[in-house]
Amino acid sequence: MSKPRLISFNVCPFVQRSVILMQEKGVEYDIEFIDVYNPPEWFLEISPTGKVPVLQVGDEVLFESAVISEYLDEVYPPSLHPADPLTKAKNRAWIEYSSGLYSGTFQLLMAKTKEDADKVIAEMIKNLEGFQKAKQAEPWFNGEAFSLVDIASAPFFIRAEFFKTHFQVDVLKDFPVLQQWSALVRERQSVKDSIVDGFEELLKKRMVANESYLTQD
Ligand SMILES: N[C@@H](CCC(=O)N[C@@H](CS)C(=O)NCC(=O)O)C(=O)O
Repeated sequence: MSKPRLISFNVCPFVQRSVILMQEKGVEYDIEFIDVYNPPEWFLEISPTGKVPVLQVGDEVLFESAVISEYLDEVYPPSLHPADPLTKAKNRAWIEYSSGLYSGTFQLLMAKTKEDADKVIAEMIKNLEGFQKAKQAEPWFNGEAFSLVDIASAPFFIRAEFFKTHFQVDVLKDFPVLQQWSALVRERQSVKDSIVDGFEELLKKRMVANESYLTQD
């Protein structure tokens, strides 16, 4: 099997999902970082959407993080999906749901006014109610087995912690179940290994350059 090559952008949560999964499975892979907002020509030629992650497998190109996860999960066993079709389908739905949380984290990074930031925070909190209700098992989303839902959500928990630590914005404040899950996920070695060097400074630099509300004096 040819060694996959992941095209990445240093602070992208969707790429982080692929990295965590490959770390979990001990997959050997190459990684190439680009500035996705100022992409090289070769990337635009291979990427149908202009977005990362892109996974190159031989001459083939995969895009969309959830699809990349499904592919990697299938070709590098054992699967991190539950075997039961109904549980698996529900997991896929929660992975899709978790993808929606990233527009909130991005909008909060980029919000230029208090009004905009407050609106995004309120929306994120509203979205998290359903997630807390769905997290019935312990320690992971499905119980004992660490799964693709835990992986898909990990970059969100990292970003929620970033907002809490640096800007005293705690979107998980009213969600003890999610707080517990977040702490556990963030302690996982594959998750720690997926964070690029200087991650928090890179995020802050983007916020300052954007004159984001949270970094204003
Ligand atoms: N639904 C996509 C979202 C990927 C995505 O939005 N990636 C961002 C970086 S985190 C990107 O490439 N943005 C560049 C652009 O929108 O032009 C996935 O799950 O892979």
